[in-house]
Amino acid sequence: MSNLPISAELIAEANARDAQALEEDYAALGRKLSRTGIDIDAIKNRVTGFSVAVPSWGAGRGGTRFAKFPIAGEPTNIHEKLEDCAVINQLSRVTPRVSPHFPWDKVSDYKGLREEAESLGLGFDAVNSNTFQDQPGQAQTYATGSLSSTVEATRQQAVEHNIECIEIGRQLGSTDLTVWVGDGTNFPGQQDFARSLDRYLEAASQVYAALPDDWRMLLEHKMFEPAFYSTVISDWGSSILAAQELGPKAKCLVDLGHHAPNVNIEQIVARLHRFGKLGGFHFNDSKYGDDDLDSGSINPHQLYLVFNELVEAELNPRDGFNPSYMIDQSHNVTDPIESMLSSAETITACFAKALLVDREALHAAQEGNDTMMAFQALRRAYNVDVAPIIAKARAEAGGAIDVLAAYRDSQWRERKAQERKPVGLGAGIV
Ligand code: AOS
Ligand code: ZN
Ligand code: ZN
Ligand code: ZN
Repeated sequence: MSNLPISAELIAEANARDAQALEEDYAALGRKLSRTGIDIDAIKNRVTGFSVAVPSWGAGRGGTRFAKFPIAGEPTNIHEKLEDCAVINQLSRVTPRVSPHFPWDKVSDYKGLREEAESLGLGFDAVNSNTFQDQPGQAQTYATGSLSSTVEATRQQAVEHNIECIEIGRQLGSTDLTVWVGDGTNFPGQQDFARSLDRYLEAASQVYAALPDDWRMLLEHKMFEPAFYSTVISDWGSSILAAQELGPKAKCLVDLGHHAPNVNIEQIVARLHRFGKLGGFHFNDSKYGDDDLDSGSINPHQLYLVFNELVEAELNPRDGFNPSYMIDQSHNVTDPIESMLSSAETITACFAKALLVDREALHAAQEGNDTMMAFQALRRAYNVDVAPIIAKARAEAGGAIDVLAAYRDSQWRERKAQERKPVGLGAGIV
C-alpha cells in the first residue's frame, strides 16, 4: 500500500509554474553542450540513475556539544523520520534509501519497519552501529573504548552489538554495516598505539566473520573527536590497512569531514579505489573539522573533484566499483528536510558536472604534460550550470522542478508541528 506524504497534485501545480522556463533553459544548455559533442539527454539519463542515501539521524535537528535547538514538527522517532525522508525523496527523486543507526532507531518489528518504509517509497541503506555512547542499562561502559577497549567484556559487548546490527540489517534489506568507533585517547601515553589497534582488529574480525556473503563492512576513519590526541582508525592509511587485514568484504568509507585540514581528499579516493577498497562516502562539508555542514556549502569545488575521481574510477573499475553514497550532516540552523533537499541537489550536480569532463582531452593533456589544458578540461565542466539537467531528470521522475518551493508550498513542517510531540532540549549528536 502506498502511503506517500506529498500529493502528486501539489508537485504538478508547483511544476506548472516552472515548466516553461525549464524547457527553455534545458534546450539552451542542450545546444551549448552539443557544440562540444555532448548529448544532454545522455547526461540526464545518467543523472536519473544516480542516488544518494539519507541518514535517519539527519532528519532531526542536529546540535553541537553546547546545545540543540529543536524546531516545531521535528520527527521524534524512526517512523516520523521515515516520513520526512519520504518527503525528501518524493521531491528530489534521488534519495530512495535511508541509513538507520542503532540503537537510536530500535523498534520491536523490523519486518514491519521495512514494509512501512516500502509504503513510503523507501528502502534501507547501510546499517550504522553505535559503540560511541552508553545506553541505559548497558552492562559495560564505552568510556575508555569499544572494539579496542582493554576490557575484554567491553570488546565483546561491542562485537555483539555490531552482530545484532547485521541481524537487524538483514531484516531491513541492507547489505552494508558501517562501523565508526569513537575509540582513541586524549593524552600522550594513555594507550599503546600498536596494542589498541591489535585489539580493534581482533574484535573487528569477529564482526567481519558474522557478515553474510553479500555484505560489506565499511570502516569509517576519523582523525579526532571525541578523542583529541589519537584515534584508533585515524586516517585512510589506518583504514585501508585494517580493511586489508580483515578481508575482501571490508572496505573504507570516506566522510568528507574526517581528515586533517587541507588534505587532498580526491587523491585519497583515487588511492582507495586503486586498491579495491573504496566502500562509500559520508557527504558533508566543513570549514574547520568534522563540522557536518551541508554538502558543497563551503567548498563545492572539492566535492566536484571527488566526483571527478569517482567518474574516472567507474571507467577503470579495477576491483569493481560500487561505492555507497550517503549524506552525513548535522542540521543545526535549518529545517533538516530543506538542507537534505538542497544537499542532494548539490551532490547530484557535482556528479553531473564530472560527467561533462572531456575525458579524452583530459587524458591527452595529462599524457602530453600539457598542464594548462588538463586543468582547463576539468575547469570547463565545473563552470557549466547543470541545474536544468538535474531539474529535468527530477521532474521526469515525478519530482519537483524547484524542490524548496514545492516543499514550502506543502506546508509539511507546519502541519507536523500540529501533530508531532515536541522533542526535548539538550546537547545534540555529532
Ligand atoms: C561521526 O563523526 C561519524 O561521522 C559517524 O558517521 C556517525 O555515526 C554519524 O555521524 C552519527 O553520529
Ligand atoms: Zn560520518
Ligand atoms: Zn563525523
Ligand atoms: Zn562528518
